[in-house]
Amino acid sequence: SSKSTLPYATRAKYHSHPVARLLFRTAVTKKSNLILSADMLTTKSLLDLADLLGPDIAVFKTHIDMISDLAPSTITSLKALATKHDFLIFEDRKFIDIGKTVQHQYHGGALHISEFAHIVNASVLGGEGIIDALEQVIRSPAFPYKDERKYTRASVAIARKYRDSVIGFVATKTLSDVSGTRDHDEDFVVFTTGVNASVEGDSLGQRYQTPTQAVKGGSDFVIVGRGIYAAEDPVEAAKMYQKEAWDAYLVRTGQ
Ligand code: 6AU
Repeated sequence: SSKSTLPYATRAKYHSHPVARLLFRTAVTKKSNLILSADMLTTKSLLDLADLLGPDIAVFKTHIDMISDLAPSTITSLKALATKHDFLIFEDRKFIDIGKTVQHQYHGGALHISEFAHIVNASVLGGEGIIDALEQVIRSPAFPYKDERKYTRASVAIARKYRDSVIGFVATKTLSDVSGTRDHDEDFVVFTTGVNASVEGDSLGQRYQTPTQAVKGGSDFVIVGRGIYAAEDPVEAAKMYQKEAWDAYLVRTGQ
């Protein structure tokens, strides 16, 4: 069994990772397990969206390399908005290269990801060297997966080995129950993309489920992009997603 039936306050108290503790505390304070996927293309639209919807979200997810006029001030301003509205920043970079390359893409480089992102994600197709390399950066101020289940199992095994840096998975359900020895106290956070209240997918392969379905199925934080920023009234949409996801969390944890 996972920790999915425990209140976030309890998970904040017992989690071994400081970012996971901050994440759960933020969710409790703001009564929000909503992550906005801010797939914006300019600095102005990114910052406007962060300021507009900041009050309703726990996390602001970026694809910072999509910003055509990215400048140091983009990052400075985004960080200021994160402080103003009390949200975390998740850079959806999906690191995938060898450890050495990933280190430089994460720390320094053109994007300065380590300076603004509380959370990043990585794909372990290239092996655990990616996580080892990222963990090394944090510590200092070949996996031929042929099928999805093997890849998922390997991802969980790597996460278990690197618990000082890995807080969870982008997944549609809890992964702790996949085979392998599960530590009694492990509590990986489940971040779920492909959440939209009204459509089933897009023309490029995206598949959707509703916030209620996602949280019921084990999602701790729902990640919503177009469902919010492409809505006629994004503020109203953000509040609707926030409420639906939070209510589903309350039901799941029996509160
Ligand atoms: O709600 P949408 O469809 O507008 O946006 C979904 C967001 C996009 C994707 O790059 C991302 O979620 N995403 C991810 C992530 C976060 O890793 C994984 C995945 O399997 N599907 C997916 O859509 O920013």
